Amino acid sequence: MKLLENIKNKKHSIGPFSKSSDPSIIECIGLAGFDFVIIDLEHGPNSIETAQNLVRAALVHNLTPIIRVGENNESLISKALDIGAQGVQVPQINNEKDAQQVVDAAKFSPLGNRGVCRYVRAAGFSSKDKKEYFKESNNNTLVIIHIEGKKGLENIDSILKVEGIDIIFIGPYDLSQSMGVPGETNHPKVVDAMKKVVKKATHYNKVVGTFVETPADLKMWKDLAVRYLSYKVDVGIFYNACSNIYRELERI
Ligand code: 3PY
Ligand code: MG
Repeated sequence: MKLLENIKNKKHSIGPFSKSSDPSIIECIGLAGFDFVIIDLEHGPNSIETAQNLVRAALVHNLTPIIRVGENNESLISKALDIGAQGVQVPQINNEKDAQQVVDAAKFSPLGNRGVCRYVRAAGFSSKDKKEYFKESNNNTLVIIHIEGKKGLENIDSILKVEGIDIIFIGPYDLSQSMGVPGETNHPKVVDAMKKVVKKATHYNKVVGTFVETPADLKMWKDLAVRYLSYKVDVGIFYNACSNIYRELERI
């Protein structure tokens, strides 16, 4: 699992969000060399059934499939992991209780209280050894939480103390909205708040992630030791490619 290996080796990882419903797009992302893909079930049209095939497509090319669920909900988190996502990403975490709820839903006992079913893809539809499945799943499942609101910022210290969270993901868009400058992800007060989270999370030994849309921003956050770098969205990348090609062809 590429992302987990990189984290263990203190290396950064880069991957886009995906809102496409076609497994071929996920394969292209993997073939291009990205480390992970965030299959988005918060925004965009995809359902859990579609996501299962997108997860399969990612694994064909050693691309780590992460699922962003729609909300902090036990059933959504366990379904995402049951279909074989190697990590779950949960939006709008505002306090310690929210963060603990994510860990409880994502990890089996003794780390949490994830609902148990072996007849799912993650457990090889019951072909995996019972004990091994629980152990392997607890060791290898990445738990990623979004800090993307004023409340999350206020409670950052207690959130960071929750055990079992692997990555703190700062959502610049929702954060900009909650700070009164919607969409201005490069506004100094947003960037300042983000930098404070990076500093605190690094102090608590957590990996930090964020979403960027330009190589320059990726470099800025990478230089600040942000190691889970989510770069753009597949449909946006495709739109840019189409629009550049069309502009070039039109000039002929
Ligand atoms: C945000 O920016 O709010 C996200 O969730 C990721 O783009
Ligand atoms: Mg968000």
